[in-house]
Amino acid sequence: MLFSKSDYLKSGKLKPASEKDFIKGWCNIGDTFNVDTQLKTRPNERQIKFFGTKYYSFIHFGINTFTGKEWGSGQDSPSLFNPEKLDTDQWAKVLKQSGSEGVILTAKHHDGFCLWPTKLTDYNISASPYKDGKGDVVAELSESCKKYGLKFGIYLSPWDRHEKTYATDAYNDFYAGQLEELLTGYGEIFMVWLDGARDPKVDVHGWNYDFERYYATINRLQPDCIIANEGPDVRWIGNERAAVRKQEWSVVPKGCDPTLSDLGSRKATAGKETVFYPAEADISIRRGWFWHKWQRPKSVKKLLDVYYRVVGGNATLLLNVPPSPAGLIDEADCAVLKTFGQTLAKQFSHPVKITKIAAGDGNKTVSEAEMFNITKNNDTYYKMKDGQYILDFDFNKTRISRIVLSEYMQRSQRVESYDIYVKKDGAYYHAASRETIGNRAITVFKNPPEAQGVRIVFRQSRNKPCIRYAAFFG
Ligand code: FUL
Repeated sequence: MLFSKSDYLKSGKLKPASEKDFIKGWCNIGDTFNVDTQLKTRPNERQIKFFGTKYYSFIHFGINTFTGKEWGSGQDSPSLFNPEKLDTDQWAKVLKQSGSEGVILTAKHHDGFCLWPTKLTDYNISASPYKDGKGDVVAELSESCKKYGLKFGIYLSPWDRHEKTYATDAYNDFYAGQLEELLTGYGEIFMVWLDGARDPKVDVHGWNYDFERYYATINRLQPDCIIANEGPDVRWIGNERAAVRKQEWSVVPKGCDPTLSDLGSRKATAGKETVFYPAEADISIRRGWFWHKWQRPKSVKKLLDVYYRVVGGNATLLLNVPPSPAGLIDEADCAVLKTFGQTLAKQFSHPVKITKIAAGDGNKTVSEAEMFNITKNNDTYYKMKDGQYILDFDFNKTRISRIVLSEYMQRSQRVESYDIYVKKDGAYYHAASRETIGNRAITVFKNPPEAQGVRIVFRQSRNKPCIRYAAFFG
């Protein structure tokens, strides 16, 4: 999250905080029943394993790459699919350089054309001129991912505009069969991305996708695989612009509309059954999801802004990079992605050494050795004790440009608002006010001055904050 109030302390105009700024800490404002219910809503094993993931890539590639469409009709001839220079190693290499941790391929988009030689329909890559019908892009990309140390995932559109059985019970057999092929033939799949876009036929004729069966198939074949978007493990953030909410909650009402502006506040969840359902933001490096000649990639500056908003705002980032009809990622996109990756690596290359950590209230803070665990990014955490709402971090005088905080989500998501103060020559100066933390909150300051410490004041929380990790970068 990039803060405009970044030049804090600029020209010494800000007044130091006074004692009264530290009198009030978090409280439960009376509705403990609601708070207790929410705190019982906790992540499943798959979600816990996924907490370490920040940013991964989408590849939209298929028949649309050759027709210039975003949504194919399902009638385009397989003979159009002929990427003459296709090189999945080139994709994997540049995505890895950008800092990406995994790749999700559109094995089948809404047009129904399959990028692997499925036995369940002829509308697939075997009917194309690519490698004389012997190609398999799913296999090629999964191999390249292994080679470059990336996780591999699948997008398999439930909406299928080609398949004749669509919108009948036979289609559910067909779709589950396709999942079975993909989840048994291509090694480990870290994510299946179920797109919510659907045909008007669904619901109107009383027919629907048998999602429960799809989930069961995935869970049975690959128990660690995350089922995203129209699945139960990761929710769509609600837009394709990486617009993250100020409060991004991983605990939300069951069956909620993901596009609502308030999903998880006390008001939004009061009296409702809640589920643990963390957010993912999908956005394309270009305007479209598929490649179009006239479109250009976003700038490095824009991508960094997206990264900090999303990854620093309790969500994961799914960045789409569409290869061209040649079967390569455009040079222009490669250049942006490389610089983006290098810049990010540099921005986290100067961790600040903490000399003292203390927790307390405005009058008294105590240092406890166990608190140092929260600088280690592991599976321990510090639970604030009765009356504690302040965390103080001291270090030798240095510039702080990034603060990373993480809650221990196995105890659910708690913090609702907090202030960040910066310590300079013994006094504290207010630097930022933020709302949720969740799995990861990153606060970025431009042109920071030198400081000797940071004070976090938890103003509102659903019971005692449980802080897993805190880190500061110069
Ligand atoms: C949407 C689809 O309709 C788009 O074509 C694209 O695949 C995007 C990621 O999801 O729902």
